[in-house]
Amino acid sequence: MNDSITFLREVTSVKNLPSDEKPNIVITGRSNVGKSSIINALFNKKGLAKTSSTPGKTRALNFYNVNDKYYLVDLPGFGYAKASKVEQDKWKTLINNYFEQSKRIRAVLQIIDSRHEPTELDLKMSEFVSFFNIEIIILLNKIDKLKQSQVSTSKKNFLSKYPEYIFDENVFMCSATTGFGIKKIMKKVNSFIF
Ligand SMILES: Nc1nc2c(ncn2[C@@H]2O[C@H](COP(=O)(O)OP(=O)(O)O)[C@@H](O)[C@H]2O)c(=O)[nH]1
Ligand SMILES: [Mg+2]
Repeated sequence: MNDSITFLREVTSVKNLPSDEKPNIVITGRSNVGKSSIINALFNKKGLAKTSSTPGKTRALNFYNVNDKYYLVDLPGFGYAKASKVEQDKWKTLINNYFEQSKRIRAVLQIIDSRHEPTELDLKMSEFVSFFNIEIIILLNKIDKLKQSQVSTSKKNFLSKYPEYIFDENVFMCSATTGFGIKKIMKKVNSFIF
C-alpha cells in the first residue's frame, strides 16, 4: 500500500467542486460509523481524516487527492439531527447537486455499523445513491466489537434488508481498528479506478 493521499479541500458549495475529470469515490454513512477511521485505515495514515467525538460536526464534502489519480470524497453528516433546518436544507442541496452534476462518481462506499441492523436512514441513503445509478459498496464496520457468534447474525440481518448483496463482492465486513477487511476493500476501490 504505497498510495499517496493528501487532503485537497472542503467543499461547501458546488461552485467549489474540483473542475478536473478525475474519478470520484465517495465514502458515506451515518455520523460516527467510522468514515474518517476507514479512510485512515485504507491509506494507513493516522490522523489524516480527523476522527471526531462530536458526531456530524463537519458539514462539507472533504476531498482527498489519491495518487493524483482519483478523489476520495468524505461525505459526512447525513442523519445529523442536531443541525438547524436551514443548515440541513443547505446540506441536502449541496449533496443533491453534487450527485446530479457528477458523472465522475464511480462508486459509493456506504458504511454501516455491523452491530445493528441497517436503519431506515441507511436504506434511505442507499436509495438516494441508487437513484443516480451509482454502484454502492457496503462496508459493515466495527466487527471487532462482535463476538464470533454475532458475525453471522450480523450478516443475516444485513441480507434481510439488502437481499441482492454478496459478501466479499459488494459488501465487506471490516474493522478500521484492527484492519480486518481493509485490503480487500482497497482492492475493490482500485477496481473502479484502474
Ligand atoms: N471499535 C471500533 N471503533 C471504531 C471503528 N471505526 C471507528 N471507530 C470509532 O468510532 C468513532 C467514530 O469514528 P469516525 O471515524 O470519527 O466516524 P465518522 O463520524 O463516520 O467519520 C471513533 O471513536 C472511532 O475511533 C472500528 O472499526 N472499531
Ligand atoms: Mg468523520
